[in-house]
Amino acid sequence: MVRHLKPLRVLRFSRLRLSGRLRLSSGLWFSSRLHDERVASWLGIWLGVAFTTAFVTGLISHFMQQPPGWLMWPSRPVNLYRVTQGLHVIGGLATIPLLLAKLWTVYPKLFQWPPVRSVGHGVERALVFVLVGASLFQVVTGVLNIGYWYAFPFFFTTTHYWTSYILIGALIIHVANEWTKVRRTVMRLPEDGLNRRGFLLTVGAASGAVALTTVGEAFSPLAKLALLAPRRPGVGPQGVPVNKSAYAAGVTADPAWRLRVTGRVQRELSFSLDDLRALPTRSARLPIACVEGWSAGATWGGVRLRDLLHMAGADDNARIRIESMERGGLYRTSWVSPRHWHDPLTLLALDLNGEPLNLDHGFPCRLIAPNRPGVHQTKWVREVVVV
Ligand SMILES: Nc1nc2c(c(=O)[nH]1)N[C@H]1C(S)=C(S)[C@@H](COP(=O)(O)O)O[C@H]1N2
Ligand SMILES: [Mo]
Repeated sequence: MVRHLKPLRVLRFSRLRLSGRLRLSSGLWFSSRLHDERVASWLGIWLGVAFTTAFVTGLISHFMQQPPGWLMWPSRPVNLYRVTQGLHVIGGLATIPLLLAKLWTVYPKLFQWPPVRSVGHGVERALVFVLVGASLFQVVTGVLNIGYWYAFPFFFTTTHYWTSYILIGALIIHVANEWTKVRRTVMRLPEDGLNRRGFLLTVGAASGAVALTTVGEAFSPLAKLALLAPRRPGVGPQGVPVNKSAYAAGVTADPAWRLRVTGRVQRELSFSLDDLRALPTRSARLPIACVEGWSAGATWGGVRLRDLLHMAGADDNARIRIESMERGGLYRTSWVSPRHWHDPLTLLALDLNGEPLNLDHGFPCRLIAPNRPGVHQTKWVREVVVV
């Protein structure tokens, strides 16, 4: 039996004209009046700010990890990378509700008729598709990366990096195209009684909730709230999170371990753990700040890298390669620039929070330096090579 066919809630046909509302030339209407230029404009402004922040902090992270020759990255402030990368990841996550709300607000435009009015209009629409695609791609791959879920067949860092240029390029053109419209809609007071503010506040609150339940991964006082963060300060051996355990890295404690200083030096050096402990040791309060956004401050004790390099007679401008006992893996070596190894806070740490390093934290010896991405704080160090 055929009952009354209910009209679709989403699509409604009407000839009414209401100002501001997204309207399709075919006369197709969308029932929620929040598919609205004003809402779209505000969400667009917020998203523009969020994506620009993510782009800038992302570039900082990229160039800190792969500095071009001319770039001397500073070793201070100690917490700089912790802040920029926290902003990148936590800000990026908080963008998700904005992005979803924006897509929902403007999706009726997908059904625009005719789909293309002119060459210019066609190009404009194509650009919007690029923008939407790149945005979704960045957010999705970023989230998967934090979860170590490499569901994609490409290397995350490289793809995420290059896609960001496509995204920011498309964003700049989009802003240029929409600027006058956005100005017009945002500056003019609305005439209708539509409750946009409620909708925008809800979206803003959702964003804030994501940020608040993640920021604890970088800001210890809020650690209890970090429901969305896979790693948190305070959780892990010696109160510091571990990304890669000794077991996962295939590293076991080696009783015959020695630390060697080699390469372009006046004299090669070799130390047992006791030898190192007999040298003047320092203590420093420094964070581990992972590219995934989590970070944890800790007190490290150990020997200054610069003391060892001076003992070996290394050139002041030398670059240093730190080698781990770990055999494979992307992070078994790292580079230390002159500016970083001259910093008195750059240590080959033996102690963490007052105890000898746990094997998972790099026992017997790990590098810890100020303002440096976690991936460069090499664990299980066995050799310091002067280049
Ligand atoms: N040898 C080695 N050192 C390493 C890693 C690694 O995989 N191998 N991981 C790095 C990463 S990604 C981070 S964030 C820091 C801190 O990680 P942890 O908590 O596992 O010590 O150590 C770094 N040092
Ligand atoms: Mo990391």
